[in-house]
Amino acid sequence: MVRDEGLTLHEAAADLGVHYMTAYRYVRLGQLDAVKRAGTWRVSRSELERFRAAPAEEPSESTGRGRVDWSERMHSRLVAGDIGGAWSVVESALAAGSTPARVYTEVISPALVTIGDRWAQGELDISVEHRATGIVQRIIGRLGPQFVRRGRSRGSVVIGSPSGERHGLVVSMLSDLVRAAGWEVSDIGADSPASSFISAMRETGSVAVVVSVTHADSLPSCRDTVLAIRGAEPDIPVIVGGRGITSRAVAADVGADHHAAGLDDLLELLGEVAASTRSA
Ligand code: B12
Repeated sequence: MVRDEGLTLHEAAADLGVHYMTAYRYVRLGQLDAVKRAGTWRVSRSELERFRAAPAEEPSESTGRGRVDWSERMHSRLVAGDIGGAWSVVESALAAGSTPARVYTEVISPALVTIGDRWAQGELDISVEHRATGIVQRIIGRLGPQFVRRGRSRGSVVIGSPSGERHGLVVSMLSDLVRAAGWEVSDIGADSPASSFISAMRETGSVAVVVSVTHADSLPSCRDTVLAIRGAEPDIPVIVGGRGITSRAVAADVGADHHAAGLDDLLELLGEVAASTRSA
């Protein structure tokens, strides 16, 4: 079988009848899928046909042809290792009326889930996932400050993942989302020993601890962490959540006080904790 080397971006632009810079913008916005080979962007013939059938849309969230799929665009830029393009997708989504929170939950997270699924099916090499992780870390670094809310804090919470749990992107995103709701967050990141949870709680006078578990193999370590926190600070509620905590029963099994099934659930629980702290 002859490998489809595709066209250079110059050839693709000529084929589409647009200026090179226009074609380049399509790529950077994730509208036209291209990969870089030996320093040159290349577009496959099948992608060119797909694009021709449904050309680029203006950067508004909703158009006559339906919603722009920002997460698909992000997925394409992450897989291509295109850091500038990935940031352009963020900027375009924000310009089209999205919020930083929705960029996390509706653009970046689904793109990562697709990358994970494609990796699990053997379609993507692990290096692609690692490279995507690096890009997302930088995006979170740039977006993060936008989540800090001015005014009186609702209280402090510690958020982290137990020893052995390396899925830290989710901890960073969750921390920002909780910050946006007015909480002071001590984000101790992934793979944190129980002693770090305890020191951070004590140092910040936290009213709750949130433990995020993504991989089921981290459940024993989560249980050890919860037990250690409970031993050190019996009155501080421990909330667990994440992809690895699949039910209330699993949360109870690791000894947690609460299971947060999602962000809204977590914010509601934290609100209850704040109210009970005030009335105590
Ligand atoms: C990036 C990634 C990695 C990176 C992590 C880098 C980093 N710094 O985070 C690296 C390469 C280190 C990695 C390693 C591994 N990974 Co990995 N990884 C992923 C990937 C692609 C993205 C993770 C992510 O950030 N997702 C985005 C987040 C935001 O989505 P989310 O997890 O659904 O989180 C949402 C909610 O759960 C919620 N949430 C999360 N925590 C909490 C907590 C509370 C309290 C609340 C309320 C909500 C909440 O917030 C999010 C809102 O959208 C996922 C794919 C996927 N489906 O997520 C695989 C995935 C999680 N990994 C997987 C696997 C198998 C592994 C490895 C075992 C691979 C290996 N053989 O080494 C190791 C395990 C490492 C370890 N010990 O922890 C599997 C897990 C399968 C399973 N059965 O649990 C997945 C699902 C891939 C797949 N489809 O198979 N991984």
